[in-house]
Amino acid sequence: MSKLKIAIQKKGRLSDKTLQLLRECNIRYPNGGDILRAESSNFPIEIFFLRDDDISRYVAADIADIGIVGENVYREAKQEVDLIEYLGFASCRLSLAIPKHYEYKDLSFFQNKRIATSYPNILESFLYKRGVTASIEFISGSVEIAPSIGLADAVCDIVSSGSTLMANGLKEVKKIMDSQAVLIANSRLSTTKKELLDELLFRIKAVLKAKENKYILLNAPNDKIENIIKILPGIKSPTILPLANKKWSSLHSVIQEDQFWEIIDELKQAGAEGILVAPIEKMIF
Ligand code: PRT
Ligand code: ZN
Repeated sequence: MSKLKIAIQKKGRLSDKTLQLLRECNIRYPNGGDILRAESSNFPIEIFFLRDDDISRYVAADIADIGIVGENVYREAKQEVDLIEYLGFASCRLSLAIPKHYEYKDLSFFQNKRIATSYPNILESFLYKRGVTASIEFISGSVEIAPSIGLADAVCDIVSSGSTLMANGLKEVKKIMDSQAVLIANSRLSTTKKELLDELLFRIKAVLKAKENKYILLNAPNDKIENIIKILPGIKSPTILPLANKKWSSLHSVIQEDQFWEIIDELKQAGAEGILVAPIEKMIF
């Protein structure tokens, strides 16, 4: 039987969350320390564990059918592969940064400057579109050190909390792109492989949707229920169940995680009591 081959990062910032996502999709695989290849026991999928820099190329070259990488690495690789889904983890941004004592007004700062980066393709096209000519110095790691050792005037690197830049006496001056983990696929998949990808994608979407939402339960006097329903943005309409005390009901609904705190206050003011909020494992529509 045909198997879908997925390339994922062996070890690094993407690997734990990627494996967690596969587990949440109920894909079981043998987890031994140093394996480079594994077959799932309950889904027709084979997992390759690779360096993230190689994943796009392997997917483009038909060695793997699909892969999970940071969008930054996918864009930099410039391979002909399709971006299928944003996965919501490993969020970061690619930014330009300069020594903190320099004054910065706009991108003309970078004209004829030397910029150290591991993302020469993204940087080159960003600067070209904005009419800036700079010398791009490729470095594969520890980019932030480049200005202090005289290798470059500025850097273009991944930023998350910003503390690495700060520790190296740099300040972020311009964001080039936001990034997060993405699912990519070979653009010439066979019908069978496409069907397998669709099944996997269906599960991934159910897991992602569930993460965005919370299940909420609350009790309220019957005469307040109508008002409370107006506050709750439920999937269709909330479920209302009678309680032992005939004047009270229990109301169940789903709310988005980011609406949660705003709504909680409103709900309490509207007469809701015993509010419980629980995580949802999967959401299917
Ligand atoms: O060995 P392999 O080649 O597979 O891994 P890698 O070392 O190239 O990549 P890895 O594991 O470090 O990162 C994988 C992906 O995670 C990246 O391509 C990004 O998409 C994403 N990601 C998310 C990050 C960060 N956050 C991040 N903070 N990648 C790198 N960093 C580094 C950054 O380069 C800088 O040195 O962390 C530092 C900045 O962090 P802050 O928090 O100090 O700003
Ligand atoms: Zn890498």
